[in-house]
Amino acid sequence: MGGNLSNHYETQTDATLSDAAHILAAVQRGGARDIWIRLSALAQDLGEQLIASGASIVESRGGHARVCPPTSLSAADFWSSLAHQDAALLRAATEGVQRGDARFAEMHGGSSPVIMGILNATPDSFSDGGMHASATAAIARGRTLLAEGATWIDVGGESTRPGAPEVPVDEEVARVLPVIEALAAEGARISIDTRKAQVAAAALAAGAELVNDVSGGLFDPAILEVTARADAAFCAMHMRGTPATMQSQASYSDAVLEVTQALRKRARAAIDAGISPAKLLLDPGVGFAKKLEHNLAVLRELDVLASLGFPLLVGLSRKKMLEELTGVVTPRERLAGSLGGLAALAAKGAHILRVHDVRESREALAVAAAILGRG
Ligand code: HH2
Repeated sequence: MGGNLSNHYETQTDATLSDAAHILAAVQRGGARDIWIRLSALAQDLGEQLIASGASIVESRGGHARVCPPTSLSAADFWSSLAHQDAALLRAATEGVQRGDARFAEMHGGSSPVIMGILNATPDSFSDGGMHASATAAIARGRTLLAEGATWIDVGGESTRPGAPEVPVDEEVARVLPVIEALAAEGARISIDTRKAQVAAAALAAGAELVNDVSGGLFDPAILEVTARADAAFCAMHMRGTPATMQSQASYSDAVLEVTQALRKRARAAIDAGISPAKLLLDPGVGFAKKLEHNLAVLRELDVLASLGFPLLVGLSRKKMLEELTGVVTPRERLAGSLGGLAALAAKGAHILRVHDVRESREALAVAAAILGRG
């Protein structure tokens, strides 16, 4: 493992423990010694074996759940060989973060974080279900979000709240299409929030520019080709299972590494399907197959995800996590918590903030970004 990790992501097809994301995360957290300790623990979990060899850091091999101390180096040489690589790895991680920043700036014509306004054309979304269920109401809401300063409007026709039922394609298309047609015709940048290739195709034909898939292309893999064919942008969010099953899968030995690793694979799949790396966004998926501790871990260490080299979209607005932190039970009353989270996310390097309350979020972000010197 050398210093040129910037190419590592692009070329590696297989996920192994010697993967950049794991090692970068370990370096960012604690340096050389931490690499060995963390990878050893991960290897044991996966029933793998770690081997330290020569100048390379570690390799994983399938097989026994046995951790080998390095045999070819003295302990002192081993630690110093790891320490030497810290600088190169940290440089590579920084380069990854910078690459994500540059891709965001290219896509958005500037470096300031931007707002994505949520437009749920659904009867049952967790905080605003039924409020914009008719096309007329949804279009009017979209115009308000634009006037309040949203850069993107994320139109959704299927709730993905925990336990939500699946909506048939025809129904979902009927909900979103008139809204997208009307708002795109007025010059809005539209994102379609869907897991389904057919819905994405209809939305892209109607003027959407970004496909926001909470399953990251796992639910209906054809969505990746549909997006690629339209040369549209794609946001791969992390989740496990489906909205109906995800909360039973909220178990991680290391949420940061596992989410990063899973999204690295989704990014690889998207690029392999023909989606331009310049048009790819990643999202850690707050509340999707995650408990509070997992949400906090991935947001606290957002730079680990950022080191993969893609801009980050994050949706925290009004979510259950805020109730757990503040005690506010009613989703629509979670504005203060949402804004606190927004400012922290701006500080953590998030690029696109997906929110319900656009005007308040834009104001909070303007202040946070000015203090942080972001744009
Ligand atoms: N969260 C929701 C839906 N889509 N997309 C991305 N990229 N990131 C998110 O965090 C995200 C998302 C859930 O929020 P909401 O749309 O308000 O509710 P519902 O799914 O009930 O419609």
